[in-house]
Amino acid sequence: MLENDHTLNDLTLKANDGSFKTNDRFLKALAHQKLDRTPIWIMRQAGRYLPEYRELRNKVKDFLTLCKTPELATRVTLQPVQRFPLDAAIVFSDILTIPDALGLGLHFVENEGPQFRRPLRTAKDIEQLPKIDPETELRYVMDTIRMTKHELSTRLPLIGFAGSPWTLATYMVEGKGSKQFNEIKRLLYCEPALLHQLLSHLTQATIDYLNAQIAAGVDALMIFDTWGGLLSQTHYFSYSLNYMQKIIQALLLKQPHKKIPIILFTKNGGLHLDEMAETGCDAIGLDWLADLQHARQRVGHRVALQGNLDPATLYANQPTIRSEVANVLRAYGKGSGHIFNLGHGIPPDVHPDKVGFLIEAIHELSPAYHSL
Ligand code: 1CP
Repeated sequence: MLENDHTLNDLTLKANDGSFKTNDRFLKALAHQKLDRTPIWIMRQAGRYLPEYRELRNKVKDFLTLCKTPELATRVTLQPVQRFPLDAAIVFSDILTIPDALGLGLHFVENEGPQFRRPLRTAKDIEQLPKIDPETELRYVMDTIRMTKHELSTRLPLIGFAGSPWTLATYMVEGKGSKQFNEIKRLLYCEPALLHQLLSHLTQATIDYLNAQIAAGVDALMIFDTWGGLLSQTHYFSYSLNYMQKIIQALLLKQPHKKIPIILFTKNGGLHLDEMAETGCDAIGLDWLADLQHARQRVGHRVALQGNLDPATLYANQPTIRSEVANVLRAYGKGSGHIFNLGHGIPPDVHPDKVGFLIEAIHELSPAYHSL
């Protein structure tokens, strides 16, 4: 028998009083082990759609203050798993912590997203990027992980993460989010060696950062390659996947027994599933453009799959959400190796009750796909 979701959902239970159960469905699905039902967590599960998040966020200066105050980041990490019976928590932070630690002057402009005061503009800017020590400049992330692990104990696994070097580079070169990505594309076509130098620097920083997250206690890692899908096939391999593979290989070298599973997510990466599965990752995250059945056929038993409900489904009524959940479960089919998630982050204007209903639908419909 696996645990009862009500006790799991109650984080007020003391971890050391013996009364909690371990929920390892997420880790078991990553390892293709047998399960009673499909596990679920949601990208951006801690965020603006939750009133308790908005309340805490309104009490502090800005989003970065939340990230950089471990007590608060821990509280925000726990908010969605206290409200809903989710199967994993994800550290509340951002992929742009590395560029911030590299001195680019990250700030968040209300309703406009991230911006850098000192974006990379010249070769010298790239050549002079410092080496970072994650336990110094990024200590607040490690402290959040240590605190969250202390709270969660083994009740739920904790996911750590980083952005892919290519995705970090897009923000660092553009100076903010973009629609056209002209600056990074200009660098790619005009000064490819310089771009490779930047990506190599970010790769080393990310390896150190993720190794520090492992040492601090995360149970799994995810690499977010939000903008890899902007690249042509050959450019994707040389400018994005190649560096993610280097990260995965370096992490594996440090722990040859492969204890910490790694999920690779390239948004719009459905064309590259074979190559992604060969990187040594344990799972591939899929956006909603990908066909889950086809993806499973392509990757076989090499990796698990995570996804891939269209986030906009959560605007729909309950019968529609239920039938879309049924479609995703049917597309993956029988057996372990599937982690339910949205195909990208949850929109901030979704009503939280929709998330509760989504999870109920998975609890109700997914056991038919498992035999335990
Ligand atoms: O309160 C607010 O207004 C801030 C909104 C917000 C939140 C809640 C931002 C700003 N970041 C986050 C948290 C966050 N970001 C998490 C937390 C864990 C979780 O619950 O999932 C994670 C994993 C991220 C990762 C992230 N940040 C990515 C990769 C994933 C993705 O969504 O593609 C990216 C691209 C960012 C940059 C970023 N940070 C914030 C925003 C609004 C953005 C996107 C900007 C853009 O669209 O270009």
